[in-house]
Amino acid sequence: MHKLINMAIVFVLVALQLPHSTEATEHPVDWIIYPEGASFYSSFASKTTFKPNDTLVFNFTTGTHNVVTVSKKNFEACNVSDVMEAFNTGPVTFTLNRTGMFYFTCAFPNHCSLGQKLSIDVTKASSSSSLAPSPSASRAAMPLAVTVTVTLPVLIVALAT
Ligand SMILES: *[C@@H]1O[C@H](CO)[C@@H](O)[C@H](O)[C@H]1NC(C)=O
Ligand SMILES: *[C@@H]1O[C@H](CO)[C@@H](O)[C@H](O)[C@H]1NC(C)=O
Ligand SMILES: *[C@@H]1O[C@H](CO)[C@@H](O)[C@H](O)[C@H]1NC(C)=O
Ligand SMILES: *[C@@H]1O[C@H](CO)[C@@H](O)[C@H](O)[C@H]1NC(C)=O
Ligand SMILES: [Cu+2]
Repeated sequence: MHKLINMAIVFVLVALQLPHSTEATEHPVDWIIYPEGASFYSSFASKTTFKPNDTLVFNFTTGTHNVVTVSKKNFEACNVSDVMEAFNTGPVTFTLNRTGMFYFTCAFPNHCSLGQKLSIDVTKASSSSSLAPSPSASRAAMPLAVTVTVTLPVLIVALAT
C-alpha cells in the first residue's frame, strides 16, 4: 500500500513596508563650545536636511550649558535676555514641529558669542511621488520601501510502506 503525502507549504510574503522618507529623523548634537566657534554649527546645519517632526537631541551636562530658543534678531546679536523657550536639563529633545527657521543658543554668559549657536531651516519633506527629478544629492533621499518575499519550496513527502 502506498501512501502519498503531499505537503505543500508555501510561505508567500512577509512584506515589510518600512516607513517612507517622511519618517522623522533624530539629529544628535553635542551641545558644547567648539574650538572653531560658530562655524562648527553652521557647517553641521548646512550639511543636514531637517524635516518637520525631526528632533534635535542636544547632549550636554546639566548646569554647564542650556538650550534656549530666541528670535532671529537676538540670535544674530547673541542677546539672551529675552528667550522664547529655555531647557535647562540635559539632554534636551526638541521637536522641529513646523517648517521655517529655529534659532538655538546657550544662555550661559558668553557661550553664544563663543559660537554655541545653531540656526536650523526646516523644509518640507520632498514627496516621493514627485515627477520632477530630484536636484538633491542628499543621501537622505533614498527610498526606504522594502518588500521582502520569503518563499519556501513546496515540500513533497512520499512515504511508501
Ligand atoms: C508631525 O507629527 C504630528 C503629530 O504626531 C502629525 O500630526 C503631523 O502630521 C506630523 N507632520 C509631518 C509633516 O509628518
Ligand atoms: C553625552 O555627553 C556625555 C558627556 O559629554 C557623554 O559622556 C555621553 O556619551 C554623551 N551621550 C551621547 C548619547 O552622545
Ligand atoms: C536684548 O533683547 C531685549 C528684548 O528683545 C531688548 O529689550 C534689549 O534691549 C536687548 N539688549 C541689547 C543689548 O540689545
Ligand atoms: C510647536 O511647539 C511650540 C512649543 O511647544 C508650540 O508653541 C507651537 O504651537 C508648536 N507649533 C505647531 C505648528 O505645532
Ligand atoms: Cu553653553
